[in-house]
Amino acid sequence: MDKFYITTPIYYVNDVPHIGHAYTTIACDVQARFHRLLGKAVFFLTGTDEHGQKVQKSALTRGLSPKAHADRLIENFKSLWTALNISNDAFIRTTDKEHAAVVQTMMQQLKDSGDIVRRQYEGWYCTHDEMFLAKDDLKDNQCPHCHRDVEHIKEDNYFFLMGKYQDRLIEHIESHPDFILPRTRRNEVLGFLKNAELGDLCISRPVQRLSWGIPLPFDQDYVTYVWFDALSNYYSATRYLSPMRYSVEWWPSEHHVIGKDILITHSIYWSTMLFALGWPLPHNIFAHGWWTVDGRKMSKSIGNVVDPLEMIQTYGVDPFRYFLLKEVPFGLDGNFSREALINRINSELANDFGNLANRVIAMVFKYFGGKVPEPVQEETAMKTLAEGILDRMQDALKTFAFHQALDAIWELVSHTNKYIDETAPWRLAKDPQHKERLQTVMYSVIEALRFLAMYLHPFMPESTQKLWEQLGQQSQLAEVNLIDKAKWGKLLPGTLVHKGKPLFPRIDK
Ligand code: ME8
Ligand code: MG
Repeated sequence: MDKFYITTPIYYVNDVPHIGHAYTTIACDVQARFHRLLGKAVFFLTGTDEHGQKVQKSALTRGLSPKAHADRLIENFKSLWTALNISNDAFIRTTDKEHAAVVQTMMQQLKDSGDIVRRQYEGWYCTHDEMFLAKDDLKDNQCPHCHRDVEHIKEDNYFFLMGKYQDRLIEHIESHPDFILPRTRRNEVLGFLKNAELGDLCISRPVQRLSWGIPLPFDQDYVTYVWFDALSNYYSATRYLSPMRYSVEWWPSEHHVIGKDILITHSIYWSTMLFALGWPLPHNIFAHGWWTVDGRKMSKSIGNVVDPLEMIQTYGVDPFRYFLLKEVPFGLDGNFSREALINRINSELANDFGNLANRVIAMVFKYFGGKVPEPVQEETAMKTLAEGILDRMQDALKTFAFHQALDAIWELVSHTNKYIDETAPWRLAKDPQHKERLQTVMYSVIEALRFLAMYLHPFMPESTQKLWEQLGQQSQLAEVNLIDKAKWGKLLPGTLVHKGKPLFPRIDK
């Protein structure tokens, strides 16, 4: 069976979800929904990263166990995904006992093969970032990331010898041009790998310093947490959370979608771990760009963190989804502003698309009593455009070019608007001689709306389902097969259409 496995990062459970998290998750959702419409078996995974010092600390200050604390926090993510209409098939938590068991098996295998070794570490450590730092990393004797004081420590730890796989990774990236996308990010990783020697990766913490992690199977005095634990989720989920797991081998994934902030961990740590385990690498890691807000970095102290729930309440879930994927080519950095959002809602959604739907349905009532008329001719230009968009969407989405997919779909929106202006159904309706022409014109524009509902469904699941029902379709749009249904003429004459509320109300500035 043709399968499609796509993942988001697992977000730190103590983060308050904002548009950055929403962005990655919506992008994966569009891909998952699109591939379901293509008839593929889809596994769309998201979840939370729950171990580590920060969670342990903030649980302690609340008088809770870390697990109880995390149990509360995951609701922030789960409820946001529901509000955003995210169609994930599973939600993984690194505190799931099944996940821990898989991680332990992986670690034992790497210990047995000599890829994990114990040795003494002496150097600096930043408690806030939970990171070991070399002398050269320090800035004014402080952590270069958070600018806090660092501790000097000397302790035994377990290390993953990832340096062994450096050459093999370079070769893999060079022979698989789509492994890391966009191209600029691929070149960055290659540059990094060719210019620096990969060190060994410390994967453990002594229990007395950090207990909130997964115990090492070969040494009870240590736990592993964060990267080794977190990256493994992409594999462990296929062992206990995936749909049809007894008949489909989901690993390796088609796409790991991440922000550019965590590209090194994904492309280097995870790939070398997989080499050492002897398992296949994911087909693609896509690192998208960074959102700023009104030109500034999002931060709690500036107070400009955009709350996706507020966006949904104010502007609607579909306009927000649409905006994030239309505004910036996926891969590049973007800037969020309410003004840009409102402009797109008013001009593209309310005016171009929403009005089109309203106008067409109103005319079907006016001229044909709400019944889809029988066409007399086939409008070949419109048919060719409408059917051809499916291939164009597939091509665009292969490289996550959501804006290009939307541009292709918008050609049909514009074409149909122009067609209505040129054929002027209101004039045809005045003359009984033009009755047949009017039937063809009206059939064609309703049929075009049917294509638009299908193509836009992955981007705007809720509004397109409404439109689908207005077009007299009884099925769930999410269950439609595009390969069958994106054929001109599938709309049955005689179908009763329904009037509804405007799909995208205009927003007053
Ligand atoms: O890094 N713009 O989790 P995290 C765009 N737990 N995307 C953004 C963003 C922004 N301003 N801010 C956040 C972690 N993101 C680890 C991951 S995976 C095995 C472990 C998104 O909660 C983007 O996808 O810090 C980024 O990679 C992710 O949130 C980081 O989430
Ligand atoms: Mg982060």
